[in-house]
Amino acid sequence: MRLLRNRTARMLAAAAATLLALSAGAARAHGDDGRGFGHRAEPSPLVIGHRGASGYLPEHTLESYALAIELGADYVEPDLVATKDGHLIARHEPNLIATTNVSALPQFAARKRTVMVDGVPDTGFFASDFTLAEIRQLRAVQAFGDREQGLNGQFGIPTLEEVIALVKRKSDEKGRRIGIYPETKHPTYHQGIGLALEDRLLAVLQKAGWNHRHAPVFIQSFETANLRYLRSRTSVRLVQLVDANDLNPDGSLDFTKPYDKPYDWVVSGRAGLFKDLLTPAGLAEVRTYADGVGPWKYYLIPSACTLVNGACSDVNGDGAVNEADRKLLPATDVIANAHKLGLVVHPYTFRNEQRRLATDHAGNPVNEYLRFFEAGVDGVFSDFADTAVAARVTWKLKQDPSYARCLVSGRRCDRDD
Ligand SMILES: [Ca+2]
Ligand SMILES: [Ca+2]
Repeated sequence: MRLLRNRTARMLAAAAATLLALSAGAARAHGDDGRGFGHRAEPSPLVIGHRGASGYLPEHTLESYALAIELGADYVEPDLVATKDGHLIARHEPNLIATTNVSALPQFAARKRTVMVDGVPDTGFFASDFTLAEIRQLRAVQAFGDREQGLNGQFGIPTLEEVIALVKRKSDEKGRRIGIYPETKHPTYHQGIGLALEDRLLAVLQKAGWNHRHAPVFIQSFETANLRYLRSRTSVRLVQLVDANDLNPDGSLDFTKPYDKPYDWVVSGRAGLFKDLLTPAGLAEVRTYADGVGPWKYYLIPSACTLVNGACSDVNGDGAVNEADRKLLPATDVIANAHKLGLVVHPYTFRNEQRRLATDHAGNPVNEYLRFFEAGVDGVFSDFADTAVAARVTWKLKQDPSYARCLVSGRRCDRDD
């Protein structure tokens, strides 16, 4: 009898396990993110609102993320730094001086100091010297001098939890899957000051129900060791960012420190440069811990200038020497090599301003997206999500003119549905 009971219990347990496995499998196959929006409904190429809609509003504010979503972004990108009391807030740097009004607030004047960040002295006001309650007193400012400054001082600094709450609410309002693409900023630095980002980030994702493979989340980092650590702790998709210092006149990349290599390589004594992550061997290594790469776009399609007396010349004669004087070179094989390994490729950063567009694009930022879509990228980090979305529409129509007819039908017309 006891044996029978045990056997029955085992059979029931086995049946329950099978059912669980089946439903989990069905959820995986459907790719549901737990909010009724299937994983496979994710558009392609993805439009990632870089720092929100930072082309229009002060970056990394709820207003900037909300605008990016309004303009059609599929994901919004909070860069993360830690406060003194261990909260994750959305800022591009630990130093708050360039993106907030902190230097104008007398109550914080004494906080100004010089800190070593990744081996480089940096002077200003550091998030880790402020509690979240103090961060609440700050207001965001536009970091780019050539962009609208009229909205400075109006918007607060959000926590990651607040960004997630906004994104979930917008996802419900819009009836589409919207995700977050958080970046761990200066992970080694944060570990060194006792405010490691990784477990804090996973705890917030866990609480949000987003610490799983099919969550609408990508985590990105310019360092490698913290991504490896994250891989051991989460199945959320991870993306290896790949930087460089500058673009040389001939279109090759410059690797002047500190933008020569991931900072964890400096600490561990590993030789090499960022570009080594994008060779076939480098990509194969990245594949062991990440799901994609986020390269500076010139790794994919470089541009070269015209040299006069050894310096880049003002080809268009507007009195300034910039990207608008450069011509594109052929696409590299990075995208193809990444795709062979199953890695997605999400380059940064796409911007509308004329002086940031190579001459090939004829002053129209849509042309730049189309060139990268043609080269095969899976997503783009854009400061102007509306332009990226417009470019994606143009791209889809080029690929499949029936897309326009589908729009009339009222069906979901994403090609990946
Ligand atoms: Ca970022
Ligand atoms: Ca020029």
